[in-house]
Amino acid sequence: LTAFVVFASFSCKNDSNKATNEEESQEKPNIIYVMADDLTIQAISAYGGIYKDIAPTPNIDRLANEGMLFEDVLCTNAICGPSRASILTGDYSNVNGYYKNESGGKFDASKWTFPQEFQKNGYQTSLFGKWHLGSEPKGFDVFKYHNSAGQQGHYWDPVYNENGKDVKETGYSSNLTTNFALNWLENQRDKSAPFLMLLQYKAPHRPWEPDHKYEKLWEDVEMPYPVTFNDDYKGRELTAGDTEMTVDFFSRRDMKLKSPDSLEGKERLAWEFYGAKPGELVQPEGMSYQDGRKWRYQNFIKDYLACVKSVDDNLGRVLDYLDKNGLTNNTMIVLTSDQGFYLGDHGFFDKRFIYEESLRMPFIVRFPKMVKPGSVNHDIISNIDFAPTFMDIAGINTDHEVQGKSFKKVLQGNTPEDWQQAMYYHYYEFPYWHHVQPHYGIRTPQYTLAHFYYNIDVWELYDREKDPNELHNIINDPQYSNVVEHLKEELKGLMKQYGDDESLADFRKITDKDFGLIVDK
Ligand code: SGN
Ligand code: CA
Repeated sequence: LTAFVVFASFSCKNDSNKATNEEESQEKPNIIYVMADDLTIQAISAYGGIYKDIAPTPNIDRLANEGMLFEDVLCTNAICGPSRASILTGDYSNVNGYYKNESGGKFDASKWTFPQEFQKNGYQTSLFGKWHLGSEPKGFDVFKYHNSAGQQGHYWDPVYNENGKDVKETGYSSNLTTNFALNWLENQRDKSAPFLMLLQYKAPHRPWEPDHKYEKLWEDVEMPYPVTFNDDYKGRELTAGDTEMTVDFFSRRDMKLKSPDSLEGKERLAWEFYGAKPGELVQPEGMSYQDGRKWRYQNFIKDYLACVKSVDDNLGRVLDYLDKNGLTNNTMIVLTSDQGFYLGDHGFFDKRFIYEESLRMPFIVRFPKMVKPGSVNHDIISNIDFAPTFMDIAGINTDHEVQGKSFKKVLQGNTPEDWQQAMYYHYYEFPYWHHVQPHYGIRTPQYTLAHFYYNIDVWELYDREKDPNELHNIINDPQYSNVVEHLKEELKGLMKQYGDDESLADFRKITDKDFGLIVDK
């Protein structure tokens, strides 16, 4: 009963008071949350960019045309598990406790998460695809998540954990995950109740294995190179300049080289995974270093974009299903990623940095009842704001407080005057994978200020109005001394606000575990 009372206070103006409880409950909005893994803005044609005409994403673009595209949705800790934990809890890593992927342990399943709240409030709830939080999902009537390779999942013939039991499926993961989701929508849920569905693709995460039909899609095309492909990391030698995520670190597996039959087990894995170390570049014999860089990038970007194409196709299947079943109007559908990704930008792949390409998350919302078609938003929003927003949209009240804020008003095209003008960032995982120095910082509409710590002590400042590609670290430019002072003050304030301070130093410690490579067969 509570759910109906709560609903009444959030109902739209044309809802009739005379409606029966059943009708009212049917009008509670459905939510489909689609999150692809490592999908980035540069790969989505609705956002523009260099691949727009060669590798368009028509279904994602359709969502943008019919909904709102967000330019400044930012990730508070740009890596998979931690971002997912922040999305589910509405809290920063230092509060929800899940701050690193590999060695941060499991997500504490006793924490509050928004799906549990939806389930308690009369929603049918489900999860399909990538979970990657170690502990068993809570708050879902039905779940089926990737449960191989340390929950990263496999592209082909993946093992899923279906409601507590492992099942090996046959086929391509993006298609399979969508099949399960559509089957639940059509055959398994109680259609008289509203639903919340989390549809979380493994693609386009490493090792970027396309569906066979897309393997040779761009064989004869030379993909364009991002403008920062040849970044020389001047003024950023110890940070951006000291990683293991440049295109020189692509492995033999990334380049789809077949291992010799004579190699087995660990030896074979080592050959495939760790082929690329400095001085051990994976490239055809006799090729120059510069041509080798391009060759590696071409192989990677084609596979990556082909994986995105399957995500886009499958999103199209979901949109079709909604259309055919009269669910389009009353369903809020969100398309996002767990963070951004470098597609050769700054010479990188992977994510982790506070720099724009990994910090910004693609985020598009279609909800015809509330959101103006074809609108674009530039407000600063972060992944801790998702949970309170979904709760707000569904009209669910709770006593539990989260750090994020609902941006329902933003969706309505009516951003509050006191909306946040800065976001706080903190990345912890080091040195594996990819050797990105731990750092925290602040990101405003104009500036990015970051402090890289642990075994270095480096500050960086970027004026993104003048330097949108963040190539010039101006931390020591006297013209900016006031800006630095002001931003440092603001940063301090945000750390205090979010409870992230020196008392958590232990939490930020790098332990022996962080130096071990974890390979799951
Ligand atoms: C794996 C990848 C890394 C990637 C992490 C985290 N290596 O370890 O390249 O950064 O996942 O990704 S792989 O050789 O096993 O593919 S995340 O999306 O889960 O955060
Ligand atoms: Ca990810």
